Amino acid sequence: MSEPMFTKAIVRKPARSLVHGITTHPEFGKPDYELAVRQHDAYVKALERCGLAVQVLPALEEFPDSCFVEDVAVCTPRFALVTRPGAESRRDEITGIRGLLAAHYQVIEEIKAPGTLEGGDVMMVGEKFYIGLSSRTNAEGCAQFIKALERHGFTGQGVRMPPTLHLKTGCSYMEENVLLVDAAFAGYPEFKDFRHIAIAPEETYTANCLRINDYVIVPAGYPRTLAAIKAQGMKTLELDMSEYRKIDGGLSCLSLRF
Ligand code: CIR
Repeated sequence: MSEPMFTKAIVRKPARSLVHGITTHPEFGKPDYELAVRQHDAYVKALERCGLAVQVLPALEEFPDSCFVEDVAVCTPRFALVTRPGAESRRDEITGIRGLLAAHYQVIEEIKAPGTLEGGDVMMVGEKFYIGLSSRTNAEGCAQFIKALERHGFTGQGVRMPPTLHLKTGCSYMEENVLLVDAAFAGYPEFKDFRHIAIAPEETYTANCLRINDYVIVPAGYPRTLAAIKAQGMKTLELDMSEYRKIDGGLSCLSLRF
């Protein structure tokens, strides 16, 4: 890619309270904080390798899931949006986010009650945004976001959800019309015009990969997805995500990119 898609990222350091993060997989065990910190450091280095200037926010101990900064905002090329997380325990993570985004954006929109929306449910495909109607993002939040998108010349479309946490837990856009798709999204008519990379059932965690400029970042330890992405001629970087996976966190969740 000649023009970079993204030049900046915002991340938040994991808190020690991360061990109490929300999870649908208690059988994976609790995250190891020290290892999570090392994995986070490697994540920041990978973003820098992709060409991004990374702003690292301090940990917020009172919010176990606050390192998943993707959920509190959406950064589009023309405006930023402060979300209203659907998870009650995460709602106040947005404190201070508007001020933070104001350093980068002139226009900042927001989701208002009773709307809820989490950034993990938002998938940007050029000028079109797909929005997962998940347990975290309700119809009202989706409608408010679509109105904001339309005010700025974009379009948006709600997507009904399987019992998956966020839209991007189950599918991720890799640019070049390539979509990673978990089996749960395979037959979706709204995605029929993409070239699909079908995620193998034993590698469902890799439906969340991250395309940044010339690279695709892939969770380490999943050879089938890695090979399928390489077969597209895309350059890859691998990162160990073991501690974040334990609390349902993927690669995209750990940053805002713009
Ligand atoms: C949560 O349940 O909110 C966190 N444990 C995981 C958030 C993952 N975020 C994302 O997919 N964007």
